[in-house]
Amino acid sequence: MENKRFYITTPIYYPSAKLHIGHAYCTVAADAMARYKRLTGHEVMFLTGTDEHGQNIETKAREAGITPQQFVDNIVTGPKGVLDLWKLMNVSYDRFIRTTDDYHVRAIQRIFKRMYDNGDIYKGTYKGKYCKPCESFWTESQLVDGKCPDCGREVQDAEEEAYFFRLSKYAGRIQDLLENTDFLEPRSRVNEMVNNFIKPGLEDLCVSRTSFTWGVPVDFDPGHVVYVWIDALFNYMTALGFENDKYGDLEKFWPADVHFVGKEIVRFHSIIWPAMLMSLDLPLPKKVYGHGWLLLDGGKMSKSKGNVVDPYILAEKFGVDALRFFLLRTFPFGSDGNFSNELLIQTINTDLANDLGNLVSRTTAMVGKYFGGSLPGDQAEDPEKDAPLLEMASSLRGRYEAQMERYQFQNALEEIFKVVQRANKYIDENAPWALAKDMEANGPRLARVLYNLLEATRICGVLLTPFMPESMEKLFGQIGAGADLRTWDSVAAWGGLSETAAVTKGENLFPRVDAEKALQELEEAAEAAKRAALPAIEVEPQLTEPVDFDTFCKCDFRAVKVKACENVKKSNKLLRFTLDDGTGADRQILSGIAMYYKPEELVGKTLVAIVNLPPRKMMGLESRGMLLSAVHTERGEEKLRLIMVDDAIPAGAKLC
Ligand code: ME8
Repeated sequence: MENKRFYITTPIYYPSAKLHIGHAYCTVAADAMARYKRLTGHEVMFLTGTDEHGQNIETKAREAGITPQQFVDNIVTGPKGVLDLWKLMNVSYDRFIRTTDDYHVRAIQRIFKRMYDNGDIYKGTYKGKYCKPCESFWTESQLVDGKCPDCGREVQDAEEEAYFFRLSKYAGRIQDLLENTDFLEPRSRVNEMVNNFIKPGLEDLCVSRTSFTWGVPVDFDPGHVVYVWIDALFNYMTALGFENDKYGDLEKFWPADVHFVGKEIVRFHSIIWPAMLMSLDLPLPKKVYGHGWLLLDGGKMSKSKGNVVDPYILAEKFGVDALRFFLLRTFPFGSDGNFSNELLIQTINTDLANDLGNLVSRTTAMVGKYFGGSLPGDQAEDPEKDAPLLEMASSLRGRYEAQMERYQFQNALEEIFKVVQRANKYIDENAPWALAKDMEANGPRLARVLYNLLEATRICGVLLTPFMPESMEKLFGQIGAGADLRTWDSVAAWGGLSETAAVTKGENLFPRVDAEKALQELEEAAEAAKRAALPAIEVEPQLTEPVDFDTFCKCDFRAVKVKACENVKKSNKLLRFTLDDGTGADRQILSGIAMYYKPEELVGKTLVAIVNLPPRKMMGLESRGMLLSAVHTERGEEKLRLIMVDDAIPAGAKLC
């Protein structure tokens, strides 16, 4: 009997910063896959979660002045955190694991002990290189130009007593797995793994650390914490109940059908992960699929580079479904793709607004206009004219399935859109508006044309559901497709929709985007988000070097009244003040504060000046003294306010 279960995982994310659209890419792909498998009648387990241990998190928490647990809680469960993001993106995960969950921590301790007991983990001294941001150990030979081969950053020398995993022991079996099975896809990644990591010689892997504490403690050797990748990789099994009582789904769902992972972590999933499973004599996952990166301006989006795209801004502007669709329609899953707002808008306008949106709105409008919303049973086929659309739509499921089974989302969507485009062409070929001119003669033919359009739309709609669940729900409402017409079986062949189908003209599912306006708004939103991420208020650190009292007393501070104030010609910075300083003679001071004040708002104010500074010339004018002001930075922008004092203080009063 066919196994109708499907277990799919995403990587578990580091909650060291807010997630971005690059993270959403993999999770949305896994969600589309999970929904597709549910559609095809599988019992699905879709797992995602967060990878919360490690030195990086410990350091960031310390910098933020909170505990590591508080730090990860904020990013996972806090506003706009990981859970919120998956809710926003309509990610239908069945289980969410946090590696700080008690059951997982205890399970990792048992797993570590099992490998220690079977001799695959042993104690030694670690000498090598460590990339702190990646939390990865490297041997000298793996470095690229002396730097971390993953991120290109500097690595540090590291030496400490540590536990090792006998990775070397499994090199042959892993090479065989990679080269002679389809465990790892796309195939291009196999060569990379074999040539870069296995052929140069797999060395044993350091699997414990003593230089920080935020990790799973090795319970039989205090001071050691389990290497974060061991802790992380086993999430795929502990979340099913491996070495714990929290869940009991291991038999049902292990081995996983597929792990979706980004290409930089393929090494961990296709070498270290199967080796550890071999050590414990456990079944291996059926597949690891290494997808490409979303790039921005040619480079990987990453928080540390500050070039991330915020999914909240995009979802709010264009709708979650349009964003989900864009991610999987535009980029081949196995390769890198260059993200741009222009491309996003172009995809929405071309595929969703023009092709699909128009098909739906034209068809439902015509059923309304010509038949009052429901088609008559008296319909006239024209096999010659109908065949191309009917054949294409009725065989779509098979072509779509073939692509989905290979995780080729882009191609699966391409198949659907070929039918959408064919349906639009069918409208033009049959010119319903011309048929409608003589309803008596052409009514039955017109009804059939519209029926065919509704049925083609329905078939496409069902197959689009994994990608755009909410919009397809609305679409089904508009074309009158009930629950039984939204199923996988219902699109196996043509003709599921009742001939006397009734439509309800609803909202425009995919409005056209005004590209120029949207691009400008996105730019402004990105700027605002960047500013909002900056500290609210920053002030200069206080000076620590003491100043002796006599020196301080040499400064003569006086209250002064503004008699006149004007902009200095040809300067956009300087204001020229004419001040009453109590001496009877006017005092002129120039101050570079024109961007903060209009001259007229300062007239009559009582300010503070230091009056015994040597005179200075600016723009040909003499300035005698300096006005005191307070400066700070607000969201990255410098702010300045003049010191204004009680107007009851007479001009010339000495401040001390
Ligand atoms: O690697 N485009 O976590 P992570 C596409 N905790 N994918 C991207 C991306 C981008 N611009 N940026 C990040 C980890 N990703 C580990 C996983 S699994 C046992 C442990 C993807 O939060 C990245 O490729 O750094 C990876 O697959 C995932 O986001 C999580 O990255």
